[in-house]
Amino acid sequence: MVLVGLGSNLGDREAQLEAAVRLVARHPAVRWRRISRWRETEPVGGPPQGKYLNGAGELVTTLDPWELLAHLQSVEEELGRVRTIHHGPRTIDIDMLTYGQMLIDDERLRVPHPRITERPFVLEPLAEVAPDGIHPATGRTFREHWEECLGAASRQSRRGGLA
Ligand code: PH2
Ligand code: MG
Ligand code: MG
Repeated sequence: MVLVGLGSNLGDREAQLEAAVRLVARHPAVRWRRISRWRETEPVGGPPQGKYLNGAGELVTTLDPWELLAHLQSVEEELGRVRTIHHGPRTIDIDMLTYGQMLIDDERLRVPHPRITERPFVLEPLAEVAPDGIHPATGRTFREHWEECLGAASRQSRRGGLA
């Protein structure tokens, strides 16, 4: 089981997310099992930019992680992704979040994605598609991580936010 994060904040965001889902599944060795709903989220990091539409999905594949990465990147390219500013606006972003329980850290690929547990825009849809899925590095479920993230956010707002 592979978990994938999807995001877009340029152009027709929903159409691009839907196109990404369709193009990812065009590969004969890839099949979606679940797709979350799309949620509008505030941009995190990078330059000032528009709001994102984010979601996540669970897929099954016989591709190895590097073959799957190449396929996801080819879909990003087909949808007009141009890599310019780090964490900047993008028509489509397709991130491999986990690949089974594998831990990979090489020059091309890091799974689990290193920032899953800090990012509400990743954890909320993950908790929707795979609440009982186990984070391969922490051993905890995505539901637990999402609840912890919500708790941290509400403690922060009771203290009057970040400022
Ligand atoms: N992706 C980023 C940086 N910031 N913020 C939101 N809300 N959603 C994203 O998908 C996102 C982001 C880099 O991949
Ligand atoms: Mg990303
Ligand atoms: Mg990416």
